[in-house]
Amino acid sequence: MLRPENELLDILKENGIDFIGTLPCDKIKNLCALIGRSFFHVPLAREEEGIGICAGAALAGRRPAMFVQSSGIGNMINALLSLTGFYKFPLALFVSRRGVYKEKIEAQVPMGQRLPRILKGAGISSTLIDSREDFRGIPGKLADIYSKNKIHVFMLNPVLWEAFEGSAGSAPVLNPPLAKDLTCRVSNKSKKPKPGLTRFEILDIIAPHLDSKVVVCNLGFPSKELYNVKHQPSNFYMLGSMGMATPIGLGIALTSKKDVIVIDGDGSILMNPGSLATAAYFEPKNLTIFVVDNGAYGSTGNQPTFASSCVDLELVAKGFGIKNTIKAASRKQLTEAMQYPHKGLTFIHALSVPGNKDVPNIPLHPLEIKQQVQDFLKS
Ligand SMILES: Cc1ncc(C[n+]2csc(CCOP(=O)(O)OP(=O)(O)O)c2C)c(N)n1
Repeated sequence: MLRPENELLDILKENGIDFIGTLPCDKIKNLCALIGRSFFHVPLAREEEGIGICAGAALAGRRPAMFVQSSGIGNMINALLSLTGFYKFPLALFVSRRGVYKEKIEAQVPMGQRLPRILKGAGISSTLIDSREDFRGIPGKLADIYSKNKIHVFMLNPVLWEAFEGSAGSAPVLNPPLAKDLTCRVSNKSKKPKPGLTRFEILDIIAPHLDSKVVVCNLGFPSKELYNVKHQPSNFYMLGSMGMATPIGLGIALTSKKDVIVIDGDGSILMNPGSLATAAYFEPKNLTIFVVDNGAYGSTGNQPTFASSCVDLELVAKGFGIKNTIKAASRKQLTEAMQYPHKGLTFIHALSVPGNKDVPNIPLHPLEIKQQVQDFLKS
């Protein structure tokens, strides 16, 4: 008899899902191990980054899905609402629901039990999948998700997998080993040039190098300033979901041949640094992560971030395994960094002084922003 894991993944395949992000749960470990055989599989460092990566993949025309634990919903709820829901990206979320069936870990209970109410309160539709018979309803929901650009959550009861646990027909499925040598490549040679330019001045200097590239820009003033310095239809302006710029850019880079530049901020990178590891692991040749480090949460009043004291973001990037890293502060250094003959994934650490330019709001509707970038990616 076909294992339920295979049956479920077959349903996804038949319905055109072609991109899956996962953060494993013990209950779905066998299912997670099978995903890489038939799908583009992105193992995640945090569920929230998966929301950004899947949004990027959806921009590039993929049909993304995620497999996570119920606790992971708590790690993604803002991004789910302010990115996926706000821009109307399609997403099928398969959630291993804990805390409701023979649960041995108490800490799983508060989130797992409340999950349906949390989702209802968030305005997200969901379906309980308590038996294999419930699989029959999945194709109809999937069609709805991708035709209407919706989020839908399938709550997978652990009872689904129970019949095959420890039984004769259930040879454990082994997770494929990571294919790369992840030896730390840190070298501590970086000198810290002195910042003197504001973010706006930096954007102005690099603007000619953004031509006809997909630019994913950090929320708040960075996006407003970029719109005023250089608007082009391939600019994806973030209007919320702090910490998601690099994951979105990574998702696009993994699924498109276009060159992608992420303009991120120190506060946002520090909120979701794990996405640098994901980027380093996949090493997309077409991705540049350009971090404007003003040592502050510039858009909310210049409160200092740890990048102003103890953290060197270039070393962080190196530590996560990104090989090509550059520090730049002056006009000359920034121009050289943007002209750097990119051999692959590159991290540019642009040091700036705090300060926002008094620019008007972006007059585009989020769906317009999305459409323009999608059209560019199709061209
Ligand atoms: C989850 C979350 N927490 C806090 C905020 C409020 N917020 C919006 S922009 C921002 C600062 C971002 O700082 P950084 O990435 O360093 O960029 P900068 O504005 O300094 O260029 C903050 C704290 C938010 N939007 N989302």
